[in-house]
Amino acid sequence: MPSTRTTSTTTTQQQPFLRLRLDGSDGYFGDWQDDLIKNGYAVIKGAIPKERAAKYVDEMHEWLESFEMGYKRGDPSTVNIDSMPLISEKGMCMNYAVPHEDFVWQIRSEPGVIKAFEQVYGTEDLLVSFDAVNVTFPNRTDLPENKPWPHQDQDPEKAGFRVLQGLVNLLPNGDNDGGLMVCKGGHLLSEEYHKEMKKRGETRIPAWTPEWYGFPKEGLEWLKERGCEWVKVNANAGDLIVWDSRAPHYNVSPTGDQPRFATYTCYMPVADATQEDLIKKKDAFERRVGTTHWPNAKHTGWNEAKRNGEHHGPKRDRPRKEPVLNERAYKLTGIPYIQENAQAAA
Ligand SMILES: O=C(O)CCC(=O)C(=O)O
Ligand SMILES: [Fe+2]
Repeated sequence: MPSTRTTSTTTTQQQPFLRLRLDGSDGYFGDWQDDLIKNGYAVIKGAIPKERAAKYVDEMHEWLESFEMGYKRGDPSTVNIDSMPLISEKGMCMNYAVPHEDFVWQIRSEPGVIKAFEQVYGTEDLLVSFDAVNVTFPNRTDLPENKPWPHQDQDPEKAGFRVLQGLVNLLPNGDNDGGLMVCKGGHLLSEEYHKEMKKRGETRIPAWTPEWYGFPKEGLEWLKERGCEWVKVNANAGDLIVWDSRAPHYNVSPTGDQPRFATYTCYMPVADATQEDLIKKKDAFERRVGTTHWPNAKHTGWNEAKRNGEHHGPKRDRPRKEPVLNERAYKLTGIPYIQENAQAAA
């Protein structure tokens, strides 16, 4: 259980700044927010100190080793599917209660990370996603190829800026080290794009949730014709990368000699979630399951990691190290914002 609790109820704090609209009308800030406004993504340099990024890298290795399946840091012969917990070819792992490992909670509690989202949303009353970690080793031949999967993590029927996604980059990440690919400026064309594709009667790529849309070839061509280019976002250890959920994006795997380690950290205003969402989120917290990128817990995950119908590796439905949350982090679970009557009715 978290070490600190707070009993306060929702109070929307008066902030000297407003929520960004990300529609081209936000004005000028003189910092990374200008990049976000214009390009749909931004890098916040040094959001966490380098030493702490290095500590989290250590903890990621420790976590991988803790399954005792064979993985040993620094030994490439142990980088294979049988020696590690189940991690997709895209580098993602959301099972084994990893979204609630103490080090993962520490990353999402980093003041420099939270601050960026407070600036964008203009409020301190935020929820954080119980999100996946990314562990991608270079040149894996034991996994399917990580083919481009351009998508947006937002329902195309719901226009406008809704959620800012984020990832904390833990290892230096250059051109050959894998990472996030974003279609620059695509967020500003989102509404027009979806109207046009609907008009054309597009065939939708199957999605497991309405809050996901895969860009078909025709759509990618449409974006290209409008001058949108795809860029690989490079970052240093400790940098935070943020992007508008409407921005077309995917990730690529490393082809150099070092892995990609990152954790996904998405935040949204408490005011955008219902009491029902918060109750669902509390349940996800208590069961130590993930929520995907959406901090309002629209979808919750599971801790079983199935490979060919069988559980892969030791079962874990609690984190190896239970999270110890400070007061700020505990608020980000949304639990203190649950009103008594809503809890009683649930
Ligand atoms: O791994 C990445 O850089 C992006 C993955 C992704 O699509 C996401 O987090 O929404
Ligand atoms: Fe995504």
